[in-house]
Formats: sequence, structure tokens, C-alpha cells
Amino acid sequence: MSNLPVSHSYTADDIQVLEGLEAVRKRPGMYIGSTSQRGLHHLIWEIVDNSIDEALAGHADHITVRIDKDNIVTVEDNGRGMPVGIHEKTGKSSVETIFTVLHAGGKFGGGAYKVSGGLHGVGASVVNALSRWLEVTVHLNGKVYFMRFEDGGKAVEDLKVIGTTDRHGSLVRFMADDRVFTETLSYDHGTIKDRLQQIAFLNKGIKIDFVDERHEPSEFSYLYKGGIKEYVSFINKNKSPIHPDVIYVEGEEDNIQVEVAIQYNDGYMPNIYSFCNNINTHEGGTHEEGFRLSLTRIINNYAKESGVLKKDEEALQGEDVREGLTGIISVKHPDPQYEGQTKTKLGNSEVRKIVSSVFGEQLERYLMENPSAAKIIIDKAVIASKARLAAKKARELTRRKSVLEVSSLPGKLADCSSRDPYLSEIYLVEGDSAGGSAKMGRNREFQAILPLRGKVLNVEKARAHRIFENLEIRSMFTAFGCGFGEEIDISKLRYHKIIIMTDADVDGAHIRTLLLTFFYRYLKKLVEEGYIYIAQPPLYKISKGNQERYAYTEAELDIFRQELGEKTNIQRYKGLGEMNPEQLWDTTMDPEHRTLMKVTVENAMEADMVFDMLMGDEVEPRRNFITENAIYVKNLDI
Ligand code: 1YM
Repeated sequence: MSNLPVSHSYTADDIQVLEGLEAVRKRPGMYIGSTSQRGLHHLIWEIVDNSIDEALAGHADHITVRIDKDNIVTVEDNGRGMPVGIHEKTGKSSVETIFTVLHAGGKFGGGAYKVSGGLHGVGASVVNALSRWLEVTVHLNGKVYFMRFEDGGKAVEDLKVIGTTDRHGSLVRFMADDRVFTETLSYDHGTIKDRLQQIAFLNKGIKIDFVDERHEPSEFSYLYKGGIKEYVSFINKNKSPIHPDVIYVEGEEDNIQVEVAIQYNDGYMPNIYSFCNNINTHEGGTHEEGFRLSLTRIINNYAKESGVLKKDEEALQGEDVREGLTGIISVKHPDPQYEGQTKTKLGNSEVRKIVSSVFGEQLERYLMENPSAAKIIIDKAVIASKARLAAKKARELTRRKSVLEVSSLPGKLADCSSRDPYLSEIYLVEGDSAGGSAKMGRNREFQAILPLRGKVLNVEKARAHRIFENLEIRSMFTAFGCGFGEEIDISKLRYHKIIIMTDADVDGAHIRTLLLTFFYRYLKKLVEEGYIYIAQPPLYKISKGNQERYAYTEAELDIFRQELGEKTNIQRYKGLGEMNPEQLWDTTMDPEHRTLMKVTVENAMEADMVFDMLMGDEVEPRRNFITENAIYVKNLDI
């Protein structure tokens, strides 16, 4: 190959390449989903994916991701180093081809399949196309190779040798293009860190270092020899496991790798997460189905054979055997098919049987070999089943109408007159007194008010039937009208904005968290589809003479103070109750002036863990979270 630093001359092929990259710049959304911060993050994931592929092929075990003060990203691995020879089809170096030809990745190498894969798996050329500049450094065969692109992927000069080395590996450095990412060029520290940690959990033995020079502390290092087994321990760390080990199984069939790790805790909610090729399959799919089927089957068999479940007793249901179960299912598939609304449901039908047999056989063996853990697990499922049957009987006896059938609206609800859900809003208001102000201050045309008394039930700590007996919760279900859980029917939802309005103090934050937990667990669709909001009452009123301003943040307070000059009168609002109905309307409820924060489930898994932490028995992490996040969060991801 040629190592000469020839300057770049453009040919007909080059023009085609530039047109390809131009297409990416014209429609970035098609390649990275959007040009919001989420799309920006994709740039990192595309490059990291290539390093992960190299690691999964067995050639690398260390990846470093660095974000410097100017949001320049560097990704480095200790793999073989990207190929540097001249590529047959393009006549350019392979490095140049990888970074300028769309989907070039697949056309190389041949054998090893790519197991990782970002949402779109579009590769390095897309990152190049969307960067102000991008540099590639390869350590290979004793030499250091270097190439730089500018202005959306234009080669500055050919790949050249810039030194010697005794290492091997690849390094990519880039600056996202501000003309593409017009919203923000700043990567979210927490999102990047959490995802890198997740990737480390999902790929045992790969060390991932994260250095964020914008953040203090700046260095994080993740290496999990136990992989998803450690992941389950991590998720369960704020819960109380009821048997000592995490049960871990792995296997491979037809080139499809399967790993499952589970552990039961003393709670009631299942926490089951599934992945295909390191992507969180939020909507489940065939791997999850295979897992559920064999879990139910094996536990029933064991319960019967051990005599815990009598011959004439009803079989344990899926929900019984999943009560309090934390589980991770991770498959690696050479040709995954994704379905569902958000394309996060695994569709490959052969996977069902493979997961079911790999997991089933090994779970069965585990239960045989660990009779004391087996007994604890079976007993828990049997108790869950009895509780379920008892609740059902009680319901039948009292002939109480189910939550769904309740026809009359709750008495405390001050409904709006509009019957058009699209226009209607409901405020869930902490406390009767604030509820009273809200009722008087509202626009009754389209705003309904439901006051909630003090404590909302902590749904993490109660079985479903207890939850449906809770008055506050029943009121909400009836008011919303859409049902809940799997049977939710959004077309029956009576309000398209459900607005949580609590005091701007720690108690308010707590009640808000309880409500969000409730929504997340029982009305997840409402969160996913963006119907849940948080009202933002002001923190201060600043007045001078006949001028009045409301400040929603400390920063705003400072600005208003300066604008109004000396001798202002500042009132701090501790609770909603301190505002009269007009003030509440002006500051918090009037659609023309209020600020609402939309609640999103960016990362359901992270959310679950935050809830567990907030709801768990450990006080310290909860206190820290609440003090750090209580009031001023702008984009609240539950
Ligand atoms: C910081 C990003 O891209 N590492 C990386 C990429 C490749 C290889 C090794 C590699 C792959 C193969 C053979 C092969 C890539 N190769 C290609 C292509 N890190 C990073 N490390 N030799 C080296 O798959 O056979 C694309 S990426 F297309 F050339 F195979």
C-alpha cells in the first residue's frame, strides 16, 4: 500500500461519495433519529458500537470515551486497528472508505457479524457527515496512521503515516456540526455515563472508561467480569433479595447467544429488562416470551414435584412467579428483526424456543442443586398465587364494581364542562386548601381539579388489590376513565393533560414522586405518550410600587431584582396554599403564562431504579436525590 502523504484530488467517485454524505446532512433525522440532543448522542454511540464490535469479535477489551470542555468527543479502543490498505472497490484507503461511504462497514471483513448496533446502525460515515471535523488515528503494524476530514466529511488529505508505535487500536475524535445540531452541542453527562455503564454490564469483561472534562469528578471506569449477573445485583442493591445468589445462565444455539440473570426480592413488582444486541427492547418480544414461558413452566413443575403445590391446586400463573423478580435477558443475534411502535420489540420467532430451552434447562438444574433457594422461590410464588385468588374471591363476594366499571365520578373532583379530552386538563393538587384555591382560580370550561389528601399510597410496597382499594388512587382511575395496566384504553382518557401540582418543597417532591411511581407502574402509556405534566408554581413574588413579577428560579429572581433596582419586596412562596386563587391562575394555571414540564420516559430502566431508590429502605441515597433534584429540574425523566 502507499503511505505517501499525497494531497487529495477529486474524481467522479469522490463526487458520488460527497453526494452520499450530503444526503445525510440534508436529512439527518433519517439516520440518527433527530437533531436534538438525543440525535447528538447517537454520534457517540455509532463510534462506540464499532469498538464494541471489535471487542465482541475478541480483539479488544478496553474502550475509552472522552468529552472535553468544548464537547469534542474522543473514542479509543485497543482492537486490531481499522484496516488501512487500499480498498478494492473505492481505490481509497479503507479508513477513508469507512468514513465516507454510507454503510461501508458491512462490505468489509466478511466473516464476523456485527453484533452491536445503535438504533440505526449506520456507522462511522454518518458521524463524519454530521461533524465540523473528524480525525482518525490507527495504530497498526508498528505505524501510526492519521486522517482528517472537515466540513461534513471532506477529506483534507489521504491517510498518512505520522509515526511509529508498539500498540494497536483505533481512535476517533470529532466535533459535532453546529449547523446540524442547532438545539445543543452539549452531551448530557448522565445519559452518556449511564449508557456506557449499561454497555459494560451487557458485555462482560470489556473495560469502559469515561472521562468527562466538563464534570467533577471527571473519571469513571466500568468493568464487569460477571456481566448481567452483576447488573441484577446492581438493580437489586436498594431492594432486599430473598436468596443469596443471582441465578445466571448462558448458552448459544444457531449463532444466537443467550444470557439470563435473575434474583427475587421481597417486593411485589417484577423488574424485567430485555436486550437484543445491547439495545433495550422496551416492548419485549420473543426473547422475553421464551423466558416467561419457561419460568412459569419450570417453577410449576418444581412446585408440584416437591409437593408444595398440591395436585388439586390451581397452577401458578405467570404473574405469581414473576412477583418481586429482577431479571435481565440479553440475546445477541446476527440478524435481529424489530417490531412495535418504537421498533423495540424483538420479532425473530426462532428466539422464543432458544431462550426457553437454554433458560429452562439451566433453571431446572439450578433448582435441583439449590433446594433451599428453590424452596424460598416456590414459597413466594405460592403465596403470591394465594393472595391473587383471595383478592379475586373478595371481589366476587362483595360484588364491588371494578375500578373500570365505576360509573360516577369521585365526589372531590371538580370536573370541567368540556367533554373534549383533547381540550381538557386535570390538575392533581396536593392538599384540600390548595385544591380549594385551584377550584376557584381555574377556568372551569376546560380545567378539572382533583384534590389529593396528603399521602398517596406507595404502590411499590403494596400488591395490586390493595392499590385498587386506595381511595385517592380509585379517584384518579375513575376521573381519567382510561383503565390501567395492560388493558389501558387511551381513547377513553378524559383529559389530555394530567398535571401534577404540588408545593415546591421536599414534601411536594415526595408526593410528586409517589404519583409518578403510580403512573409509571400502572399507567405507563400515559407517561410514554406524553400526557403527564408537572406544574411549575413560582418560588417568589417580587414587587415594587405597583409592579409585580413572579420568579420561577433563583436565577430569575436575581434578574428581576436587578431590573427593579433597590428596595424591592420579595415574598417567598412556600406552598401553593399561600397564593390566592387569582395568583394561582396567573402564575401556574393560565395556559398563556404558565410553564408546564412534560414528563417523559427517556430511559425506563433508569427511572425504575430511581424509584426503587426513592421508595426503598435506604434513607441516605433518597435524601441526596431529593436535595439534588427536588425543584429545578427542567427535563424530568422518570
Ligand atoms: C474508535 C472506533 O472503529 N475500531 C475498529 C473498527 C474496525 C476494526 C477494528 C476492524 C474490523 C475488521 C478487521 C473486520 C472496523 N473495520 C471496519 C471494516 N473504533 C473502531 N477496530 N479489522 C479491523 O470487521 O473484519 C469497519 S470498522 F469495515 F473495515 F471492516
